[in-house]
Amino acid sequence: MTVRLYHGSISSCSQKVRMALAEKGVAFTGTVLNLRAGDQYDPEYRKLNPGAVVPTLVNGAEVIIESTVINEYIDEAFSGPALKPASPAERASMRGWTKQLDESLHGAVVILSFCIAFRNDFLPKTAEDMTSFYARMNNPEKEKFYREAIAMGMDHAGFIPAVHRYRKLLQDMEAALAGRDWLAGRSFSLADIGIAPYLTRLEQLGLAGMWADKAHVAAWYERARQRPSYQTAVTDWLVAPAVAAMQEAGKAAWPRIRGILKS
Ligand SMILES: N[C@@H](CCC(=O)N[C@@H](CS)C(=O)NCC(=O)O)C(=O)O
Repeated sequence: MTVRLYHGSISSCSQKVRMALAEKGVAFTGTVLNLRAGDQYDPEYRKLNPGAVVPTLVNGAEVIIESTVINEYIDEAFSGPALKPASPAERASMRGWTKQLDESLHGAVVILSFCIAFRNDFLPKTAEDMTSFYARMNNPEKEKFYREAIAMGMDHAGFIPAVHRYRKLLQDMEAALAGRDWLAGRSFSLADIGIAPYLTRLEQLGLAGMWADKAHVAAWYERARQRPSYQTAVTDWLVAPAVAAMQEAGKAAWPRIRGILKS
């Protein structure tokens, strides 16, 4: 049966799913969507993923969306090492981390990435280009966010709360990782796979200083990065100019973020 993944090269949710596939040793055929060009708004793609986002996993006749759900599916549908801890308590802990991603961390990373860096890709576009982009997007709430983030950058109302959300995550991680190697307990799990790409994005934005005083987080991130699946799923897909643009934009953001962290 062919496994097909619709994904984005540097998208955090795609990195997360590619990492789960790599850990399980599942080969897949990929369709890479150019998110900045709006490939995700294609009506044919929306039939698979009505929210017009990546990733989407298609396994034979089964279409699975939502990266957290996809990763649980991957763990259950394919053989290979278990990515969910064996004990109910550790499994609950794992879901505590992945739930946070869906409820608030993903939103926070979108705000930080967009307000610091991604808006720069849209600033040179003409009003006509943006009108046709928003027409294809066909999502008033998302359009409002794009308009505000492009216009306001780091002055966007959601920026400071997004930094505070990450500060809380890093504090929680530091506490959880004191005395254990992985977020949900003794074994590497979907919690680590889920969170690692979200630190990668901060790093790409030049914000690794956010965990400079957190030795357990730093050691955990290094352990996660050393896994062959991180190389296959994250490093091998990096697009050098996009990362360079994030790093350049992040230089201006770091002093501001450092100030917010102290507030
Ligand atoms: N909750 C969804 C979020 C998916 C999502 O927002 N994906 C981003 C990339 S990480 C995307 O497709 N962005 C393009 C857009 O919003 O237009 C999931 O976990 O799969």
